[in-house]
Amino acid sequence: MSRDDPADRAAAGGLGAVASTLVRSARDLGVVRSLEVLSTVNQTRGFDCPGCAWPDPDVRAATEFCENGAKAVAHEATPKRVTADFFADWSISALREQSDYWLEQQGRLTEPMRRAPGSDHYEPVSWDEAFAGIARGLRALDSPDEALFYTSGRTSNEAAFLYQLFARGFGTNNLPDCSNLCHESSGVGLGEVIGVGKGTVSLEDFEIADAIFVIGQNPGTNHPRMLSALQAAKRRGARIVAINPLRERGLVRFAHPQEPLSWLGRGTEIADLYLQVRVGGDVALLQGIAKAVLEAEARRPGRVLDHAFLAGRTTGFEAWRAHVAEQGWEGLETASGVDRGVMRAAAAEYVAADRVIACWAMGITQHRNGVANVQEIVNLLLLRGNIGVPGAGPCPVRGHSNVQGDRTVGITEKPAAAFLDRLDREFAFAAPRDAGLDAVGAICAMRDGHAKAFVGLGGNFAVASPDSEVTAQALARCDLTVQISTKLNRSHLCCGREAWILPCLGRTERDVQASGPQFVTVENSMSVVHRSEGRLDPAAGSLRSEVAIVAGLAEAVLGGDGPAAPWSLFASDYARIRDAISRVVPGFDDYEARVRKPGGFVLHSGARQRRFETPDGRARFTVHPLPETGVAPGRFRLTTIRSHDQFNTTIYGHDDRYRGIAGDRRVLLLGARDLEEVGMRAGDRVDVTSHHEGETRTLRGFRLVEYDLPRGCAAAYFPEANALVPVDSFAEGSRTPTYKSVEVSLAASA
Ligand SMILES: Nc1nc2c(c(=O)[nH]1)N[C@H]1C(S)=C(S)[C@@H](COP(=O)(O)OP(=O)(O)OC[C@H]3O[C@@H](n4cnc5c(=O)[nH]c(N)nc54)[C@H](O)[C@@H]3O)O[C@H]1N2
Ligand SMILES: Nc1nc2c(c(=O)[nH]1)N[C@H]1C(S)=C(S)[C@@H](COP(=O)(O)OP(=O)(O)OC[C@H]3O[C@@H](n4cnc5c(=O)[nH]c(N)nc54)[C@H](O)[C@@H]3O)O[C@H]1N2
Ligand SMILES: [Mo]
Repeated sequence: MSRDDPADRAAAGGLGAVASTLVRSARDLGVVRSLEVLSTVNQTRGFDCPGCAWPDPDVRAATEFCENGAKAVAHEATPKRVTADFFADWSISALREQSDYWLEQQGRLTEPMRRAPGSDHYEPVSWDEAFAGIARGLRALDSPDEALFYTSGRTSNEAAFLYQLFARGFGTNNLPDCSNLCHESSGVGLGEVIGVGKGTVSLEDFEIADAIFVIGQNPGTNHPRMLSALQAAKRRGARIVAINPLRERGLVRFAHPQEPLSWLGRGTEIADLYLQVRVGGDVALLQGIAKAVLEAEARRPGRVLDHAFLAGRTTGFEAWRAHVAEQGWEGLETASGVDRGVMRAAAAEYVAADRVIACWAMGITQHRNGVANVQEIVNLLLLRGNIGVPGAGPCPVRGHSNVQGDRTVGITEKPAAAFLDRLDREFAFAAPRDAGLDAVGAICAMRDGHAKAFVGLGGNFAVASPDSEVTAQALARCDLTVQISTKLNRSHLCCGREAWILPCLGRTERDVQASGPQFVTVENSMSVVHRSEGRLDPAAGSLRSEVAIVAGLAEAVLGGDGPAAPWSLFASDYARIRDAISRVVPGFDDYEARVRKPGGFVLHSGARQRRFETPDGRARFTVHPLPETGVAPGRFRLTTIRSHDQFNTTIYGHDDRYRGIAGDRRVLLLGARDLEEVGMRAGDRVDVTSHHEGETRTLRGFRLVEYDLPRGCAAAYFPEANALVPVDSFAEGSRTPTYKSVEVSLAASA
């Protein structure tokens, strides 16, 4: 637990959030336009906020937007344009010298562009030329498995469904996606133990939970609307336990941006208990808490654990209990960095609560033992039957606004046989059965020359991926790279021999096709599928929707081969795509009618009713070894985090308001005592070297910042630190890169 820190007395949210939202959007858009734009976010007939995957409350206030969402929306609605003239002025090598921040600030892409082999410039082409040229490139490959089809999680269900059909029609399951870099450990971990790779709670559960554990997640910055739910929970007396190596302002104190009176005060205290776990120490911490729960049961036999649930609905409890009982407190304390007294206090909170929700995000998934982290959370929940009942359950909080939906409709490199069978039947073809490449596999395949074409449906693969240098070179080795994007980013500059940019409409924009105005559908973190309809004028008349682009590519590449899919009819009327989805994807019956209802519909999952779709129909306890959180003397365990002024690789500005860091993103956060021990001071510049299986990677000139962190731990920003993360360091079972756990050493910069 941490001492009283004066910075903690300032609340997250509040006037700062409102001011920042208004100033930024007025600066980017002008006052009238910004009010028009902000008023359409997350309305029942507006567009789904591209900011994150947190669900919308049923009754939407006129201002159900947050600072995060407002930034994302204002960024997309910028009046600036990247035109053919821009690319005539700027060579690719000159653009490469610019920062990621600068690239994205240039505005919206407007025309399809081609970089011819050997050229240092992109040149404008027509859409037909682009589709035909890409078709030539893809058909020239020796095998369909030399192509990679990446998806970032903003893509709608409709575009994603067509995209996976296109890739499989082409002949490959190489469908890496941003989920591989993100919540894959949650999907794998939950799938194995509760039979579904998703959370089981809904927003209503937050209204009745007695305790909420927020683990490895920074909602103040990344899911600001979740803070409203936490604040409401607090006000009705729920308890909040935060588990995080960094003391995050948004978890300490919060003032609701839509409650002007609260901006003036100190805001609502959020966390009742703050456990500053060591980076990577969560399994040890959770086992410590569980051990204390078992001790409580020993003191009050039959009164603490939910014996009926354990006996009737779970398996593996005894083996797990024996393992936890064997763990000594000292080992748990060393690995977690948290005192037993504090672990016992967390256990007391857990036991005192009838209904407990556990939320988590990247602090849990992006470790070598990310899957174990997720499953240890489930172990704790199972002890007292905290799953499949109102007010309780696991809640992985997703990042990209439709990352969960993309998976649901088939974006995965490891499709289930039953899904492929239905796809074959619907489209009268034979989808490939061999598993494809995930994100890490894709990088390695390009690096080693096994994959030669990369198509990106959104995202910024070059920058989001681990091992920045390796990934950039891997992309550059390709014969063909294609990026379907709204904004310029580094992935457009890591070109294959021939490279294409296909500019698309954003989520906020009106999408009119031959049959009239279209809407798309998305699924949020709580499995609610609902519609999203852009209202703003498109950034340029030449833009096409993602659906139209994917359909155009599929038609050009496949010709009459492969799936019997009416590509152009799909593109002219998205209801036809939903009709196909309703027959291929379970749970989508009557899709069109159900999604047209206000608020949409909730996808069924057995685990929500305690029907676990595991082989024996029971939820499984799993046993995990304590993590190795120690590092060699003089070294630190580095975690990479988001600042308050970015959306993934999109950098909005250089300040991190809640952490009090301004003007610089190339920083390394270290605790006061560690700074002392290495004999350096805040403000000094250091070279940071990562160590992995005898290999090293170095980034130079990071500024040291003193921050409240456990001993031996360090933090730096994503994506500035990505070059330190080795591509072959990933989670067991899910292959998520270990972005949150890199062993580093420091040296004073020359
Ligand atoms: N504004 C904004 N919103 C976003 C995004 C964005 O970039 N900007 N990104 C979106 C996406 S794709 C995602 S996935 C989510 C990400 O949302 P988060 O997961 O909240 O994002 P991160 O900054 O990666 O940080 C996770 C938190 O984990 C903590 N942490 C680090 N290491 C450990 C550890 O070993 N154990 C524990 N317990 N905690 C640890 C960090 O201190 C940090 O508070 O947000 C989504 N929303
Ligand atoms: N070190 C480190 N690395 C990480 C992480 C970390 O915590 N630490 N987190 C990982 C996580 S959780 C994720 S999800 C990934 C994110 O990886 P990605 O999803 O690949 O990256 P983004 O930065 O979200 O993508 C931004 C680009 O998307 C394009 N774009 C924006 N909106 C749209 C749209 O509507 N349509 C289309 N077609 N394009 C659009 C724009 O061109 C913009 O430049 O990064 C991962 N990388
Ligand atoms: Mo993510």
